[in-house]
Amino acid sequence: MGTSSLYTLVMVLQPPRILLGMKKRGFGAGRWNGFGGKVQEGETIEAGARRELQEESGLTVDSLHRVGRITFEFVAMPEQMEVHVFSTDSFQGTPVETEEMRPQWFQQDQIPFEDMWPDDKYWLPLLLQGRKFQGHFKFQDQHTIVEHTLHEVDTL
Ligand code: 6U4
Repeated sequence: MGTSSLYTLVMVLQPPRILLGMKKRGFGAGRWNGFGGKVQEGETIEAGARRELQEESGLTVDSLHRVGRITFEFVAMPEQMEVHVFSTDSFQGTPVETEEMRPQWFQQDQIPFEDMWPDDKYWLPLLLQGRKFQGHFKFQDQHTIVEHTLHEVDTL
């Protein structure tokens, strides 16, 4: 077993829309993504989620719901990413473009899956249906999933 690092990913919903951010730099650049990043030492996972959402979109949230936990592995790398996925529909502010992200609202039936991480098409529909899930995705490279598991859970 390798080590894993903790990350957050927040999906902002305002039915029938979802807010995605075009990642402008770093890991996943060029793709539409939720908002999030690495959990820092000394902060809880939820605090990390709030901080990254604020830093990357300018939004502050009242309540975040824990909806998923996904581990990502790249065949050539020893370290896994353990991503804690949250959703929220109670936020304050207007999304602003930041150095890292360009936010844009999408209709939930017009999500640009072809310009997102390839795993998103598996789990994002579950999230939009209000389901909770756990999964694991093994990538060959940033475009290719070689193995995955995904199941709904009652509690995370
Ligand atoms: P810096 O640049 O140091 O602020 P850091 O805080 O390390 O960045 P970042 O933005 O690189 O974090 O974090 C990666 C983000 O991408 C997290 O929100 C998790 C998300 N993510 C990683 N793999 C993903 C995948 N396969 N599918 C997905 N989101 C993924 O939808």
